[in-house]
Amino acid sequence: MGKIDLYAIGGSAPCRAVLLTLKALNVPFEYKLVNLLTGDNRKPEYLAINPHGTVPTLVDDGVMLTDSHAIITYVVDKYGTDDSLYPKDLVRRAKVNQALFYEATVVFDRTLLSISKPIFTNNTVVPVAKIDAVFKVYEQLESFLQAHTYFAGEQLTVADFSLVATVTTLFTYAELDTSKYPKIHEWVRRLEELPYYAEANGAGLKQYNDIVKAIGFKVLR
Ligand SMILES: N[C@@H](CCC(=O)N[C@@H](CS)C(=O)NCC(=O)O)C(=O)O
Repeated sequence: MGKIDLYAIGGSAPCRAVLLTLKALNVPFEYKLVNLLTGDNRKPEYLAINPHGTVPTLVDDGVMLTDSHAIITYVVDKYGTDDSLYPKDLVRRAKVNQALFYEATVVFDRTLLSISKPIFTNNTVVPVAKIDAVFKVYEQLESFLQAHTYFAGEQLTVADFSLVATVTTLFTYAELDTSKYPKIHEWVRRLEELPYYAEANGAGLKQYNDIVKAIGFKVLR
């Protein structure tokens, strides 16, 4: 196994998806903190590694990858002792990809980022429509979980890591009513039972919540 460097910060949901995957696979790596709050990601030395200036970035023996979805699928393919987290079977893999693209385009980009980016640039008033969009996502997730234990079927996959990191971050802005969304609640509980969950998602999520609490935000109705 070559040397793996992960450039990340705990508050970032995509970084936590990568942490969950690396911990699940028990792959050793060096954690390199990129503090977005102090602009580490805009420094020339970081832009030389990842010109997008985003986290996470994974460097595996000279191979540089940005985007959590590309990273988590790559590390399972390369380092997994089996393919359970990212099945090789065509249909099962397509179901994982379906959930990953949904996370990337709808859950992360259209909801979490659209709320959090302004807050982190001191525009702390959140239009209620953005919170309503989160509840729409909860409806979709709840409906999917009526028929499935995990987001690609009956088996835990990287799609669950990607989604749990983002969905638990959305709870910061739109509290999950567990009586209305019992399946989401059960699924999060199931993920929380994983021995590496607290370290890989819980710790960074707490950091994120503490920062948002310190900044503060107000929903405009
Ligand atoms: N689709 C990317 C999203 C990466 C991303 O937007 N990361 C944020 C932190 S959560 C970031 O680096 N923001 C800093 C910036 O855009 O300048 C992924 O899944 O990795």
